[in-house]
Amino acid sequence: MHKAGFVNIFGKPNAGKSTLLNAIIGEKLAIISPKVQTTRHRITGVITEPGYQIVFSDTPGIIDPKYKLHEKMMGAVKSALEDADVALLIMDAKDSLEENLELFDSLRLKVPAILILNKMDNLSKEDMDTLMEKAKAWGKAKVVVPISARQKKGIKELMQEIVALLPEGNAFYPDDTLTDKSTRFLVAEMIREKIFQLFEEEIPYHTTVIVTQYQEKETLTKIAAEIIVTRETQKGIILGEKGKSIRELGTLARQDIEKFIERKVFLELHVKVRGKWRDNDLYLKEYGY
Ligand code: GDP
Ligand code: K
Ligand code: MG
Repeated sequence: MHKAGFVNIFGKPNAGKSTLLNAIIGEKLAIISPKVQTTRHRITGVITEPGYQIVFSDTPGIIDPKYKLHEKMMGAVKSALEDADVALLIMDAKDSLEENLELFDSLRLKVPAILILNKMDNLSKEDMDTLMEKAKAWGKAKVVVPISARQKKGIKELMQEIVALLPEGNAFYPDDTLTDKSTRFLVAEMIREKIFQLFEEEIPYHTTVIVTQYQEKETLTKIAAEIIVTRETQKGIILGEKGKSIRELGTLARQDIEKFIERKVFLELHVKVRGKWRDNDLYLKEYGY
């Protein structure tokens, strides 16, 4: 019997959704940062094994929309809810169990769910046991699984539980598929991740990145990308004194991209000001939201 299905990951910002997706897929698909709302799109990762295929989706954290970009992000959460075969409800084990269960209740899930207690590396065994017991008492998940996505602990056990809940069916994608996202998109995301790493406060939230050129040359891949911000002052900060900051950004991003595509990369970055792009439907469409 062959099994196949869509498995979607839900949870509050910073629960570890993107880290879990990467731990499962084993590639750096979804960008990770300690800041909330790093993930803006649904990111799909595909796993194919003899006997089953699973299409995983990472989603932006569940939030109340404050601007149009947020509305698009919550649209991604809703659409993920509607086409899941199995839902992974993930929470930070240090976060309030009551609050998280309330949130998961509000999703009104109609599909089988697995409750995942992540970051168990932060808890003593005793505290973890107590939490497990309380979590099991919720009763709405088929099973509760403790993991550490960062240390890749409990992933095997989690996979077994997922496969057990997967419906029968044929594979959706060819068996060498890793993701539905283009390399161009993933490259833009890697640059965006570095912006989250290097710049403080509101800068990352006012920024998006698009790859404008992607050319495979003989000895290297030439990539040009635009960093879009909403104000001139932000452009100045990203450039830095005599271009110091953008050079640092470029170096960090290039190293990640080279690791991912396994080729030498020449990366060219430009900064553009597009006032209110986050509230402009045309820009949002152009930037892939
Ligand atoms: P998301 O917003 O739910 O996608 O969360 P991320 O995957 O971006 O992770 C948020 C933060 O939690 C990052 O700093 C991660 O490194 C950290 N994190 C994720 N999983 C674990 C874990 O198992 N243990 C610990 N200690 N930290 C984790
Ligand atoms: K995050
Ligand atoms: Mg994320």
